[in-house]
Amino acid sequence: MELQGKRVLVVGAGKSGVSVTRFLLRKGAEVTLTDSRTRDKFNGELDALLHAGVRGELGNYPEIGPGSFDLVVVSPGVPPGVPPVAAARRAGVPVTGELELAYRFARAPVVAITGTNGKTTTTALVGEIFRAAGYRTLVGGNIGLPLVDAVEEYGPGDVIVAEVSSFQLETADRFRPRVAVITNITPDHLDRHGDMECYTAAKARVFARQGRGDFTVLNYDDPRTRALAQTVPGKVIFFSRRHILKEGVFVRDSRIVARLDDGETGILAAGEVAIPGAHNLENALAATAAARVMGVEPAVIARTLKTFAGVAHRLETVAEINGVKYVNDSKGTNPEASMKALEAFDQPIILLAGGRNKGSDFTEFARLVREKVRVLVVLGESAGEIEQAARRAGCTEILRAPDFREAVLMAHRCARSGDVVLLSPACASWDMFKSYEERGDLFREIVNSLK
Ligand code: UMA
Repeated sequence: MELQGKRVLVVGAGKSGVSVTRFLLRKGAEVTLTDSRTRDKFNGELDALLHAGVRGELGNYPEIGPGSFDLVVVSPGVPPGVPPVAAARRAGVPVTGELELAYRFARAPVVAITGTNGKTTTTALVGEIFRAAGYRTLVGGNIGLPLVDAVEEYGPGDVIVAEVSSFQLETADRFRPRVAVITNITPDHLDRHGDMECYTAAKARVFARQGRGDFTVLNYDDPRTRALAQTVPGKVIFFSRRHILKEGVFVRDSRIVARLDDGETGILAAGEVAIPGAHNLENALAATAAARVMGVEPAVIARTLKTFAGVAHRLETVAEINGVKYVNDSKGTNPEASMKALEAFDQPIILLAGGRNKGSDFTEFARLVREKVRVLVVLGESAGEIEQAARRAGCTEILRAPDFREAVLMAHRCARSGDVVLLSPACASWDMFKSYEERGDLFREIVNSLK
């Protein structure tokens, strides 16, 4: 892809857009950066780029007609219908995203991990396995580090482990990972994708360009993911927590087993996997499959699974105060993710839930809340909706918090020794925060101030 002298419009000046802009500058492109936010909302964050010759169109999008730009790079969080993107498509200007752009410059094989839940943990875990196996490994993508920042520093003997979101995959075109992993597909981001079919189709783009020599790792236990096997052009490797497979990675007699082309190998006892819960066992199986097909030794995989402690904001124990455990699961941004968090505990739970609903239904979630939660503290835009669902399910102990800090303090006041105070909102953070990280960081800070 030749970018020297090309006129490129970058839409969205968040993490992804800023990294793309820097990358394009390094490549000698003429960059215009546009965002619906006005310049004063960036607190000077864009000043260096604007001084380096980037044209800013902040607070209003530029007009786009035929010939006005050679390329448009759209940020993942920007919906495809926004005026500059829709106009570019009408005018025949190519539209791409950061993932595709990075891929065009990648020389290392890519292991791409997507799925509704578990993709961040699986990405971090796969990254650790490759590092332990001695590979120079780039871990990036939706997990936080835009791939364009570092993609060119990795060569054919290295590995790129990328978490990819449905948003990023929407603009993927030639993206062809050596290994594609789909952890599971359940309703999420329906406000953006419209329905499950479109959401699933976006996820399926992770393997659409694969061919001979490539692998697609799919969750056999999840019907929507399993059904995708019929459309996979590469080789399907299933993983399963519940079934013994003819070929794939599965659990037999409580041990993780990989049965692949080169025969059967025992990896380790399922109980030795350090990250807790049934969902994490699935992540471990997916990671094992991805690493095995790339030739990583079973002993290296086993060693990493025994020590990998998980990622921040995902069932992260923040503190124990007077016998109460405080757990940050800010990454629980949809009902399924938060249900997995609830299932991970046997103790009574004080749950903090609510934020921006991304088109989810809370009925199932509310049933589990009724079963596992002693006090529910609701907050944010979806507080009313979650409260209603919980009342319909038969919950009575529900408190409504005026803001995030007060929500944590309310939970703290209700908690008794032996309880777990769990932040797992089942919603995005975007009504109150920039990101789930910011939400989890504030939770940690407030909890630590209670010690
Ligand atoms: N904006 C517009 N017009 C719009 C919408 C947004 O101009 O119509 C602007 C906003 O004002 C803001 C910028 O776009 O300045 C934000 O862009 P973005 O939403 O794409 O966010 P980034 O900061 O660039 O972060 C993105 C990913 N965010 C999303 O996909 C929403 C990050 O994933 C990712 O870590 C980062 O790129 C680096 O690759 C976060 C996420 O929530 C973790 N992902 C979703 C998920 O995991 O479920 C998909």
